Amino acid sequence: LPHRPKVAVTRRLPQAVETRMAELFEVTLNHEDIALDREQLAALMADCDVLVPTVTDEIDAGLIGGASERLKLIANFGAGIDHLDVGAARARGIPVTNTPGVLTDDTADMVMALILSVPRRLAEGEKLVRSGEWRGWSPTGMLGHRVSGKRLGIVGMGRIGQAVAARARAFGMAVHYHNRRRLPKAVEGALEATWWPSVDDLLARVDVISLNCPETPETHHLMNAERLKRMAPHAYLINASRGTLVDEAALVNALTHGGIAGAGLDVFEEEPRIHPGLLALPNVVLLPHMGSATFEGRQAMGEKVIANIRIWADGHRPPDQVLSEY
Ligand code: 8YV
Repeated sequence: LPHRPKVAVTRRLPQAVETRMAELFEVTLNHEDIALDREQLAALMADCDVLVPTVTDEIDAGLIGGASERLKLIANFGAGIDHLDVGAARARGIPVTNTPGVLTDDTADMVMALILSVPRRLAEGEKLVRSGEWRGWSPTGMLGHRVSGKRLGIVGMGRIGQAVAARARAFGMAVHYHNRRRLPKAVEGALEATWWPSVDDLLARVDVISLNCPETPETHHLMNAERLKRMAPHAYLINASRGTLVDEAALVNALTHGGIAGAGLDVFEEEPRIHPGLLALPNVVLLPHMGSATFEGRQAMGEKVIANIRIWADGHRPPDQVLSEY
């Protein structure tokens, strides 16, 4: 194993993280900080021991297969690994690590912010004030729906789902969830969460749905036209996980024709492209994939990447090695 591994980082990271990396490793940076194209990624992967990609890098089997013998570790800067072909990496004996845990609270905070923003019409109110057209308070002005006393349905009860559940309980919501595996009774009890055996069971019963599962072949377009139809017309959809979980064309259709009441989206099918239908709707809040975007979180993510590389370079199993493609 290299004493001072050559580490290729695909995007610019917080300054303190880059500085620490440069102390420990031989670092190659992408100074432009624009997402690299496939050719540029291939060139980078031809000449490094460790690749540090982010969510904007599609590292598929072709790229992994074509990487140099030198590439020995993929240390992802981020929790989600749907953009990496973990199976292809495993076939070549390349471990993949991610950064779980350090962005849980920030992402759950953003989900809660969306849960509050959409029914209470935060974006519309903000727009009204900035437009200069607000004529003052009125008993019937800017009415929205309360979230306390309502039912939240969480799809995917991992770290982030559970952190959302705790927040939602504090806001007086009843928590329902679907997860492939039911949580242990003690955890379920502490969260006061009710399990449903399928997404369909859950959808019909709740006022707000939050998607908190990873993107996998099973969850791709989880929210398709049929599932959206199972939601109540007064219900809201919140997504701060991966945009590909939602069939955006079907969502625009449901939002436009009263199928559901509104949506809060931090992620999109083809980022940074936003479906034009979404842009035209008043009942949606659209954010630029900023769920984990805090100074503290990005620093902690960088520290986790560094820890994984160091422990691997010392000949040990990196702590955040991803063991399967989910
Ligand atoms: C990051 C995320 O923005 O961790 C994830 O899965 O989506 C975000 O926290 C991104 O992953 C950075 O690569």
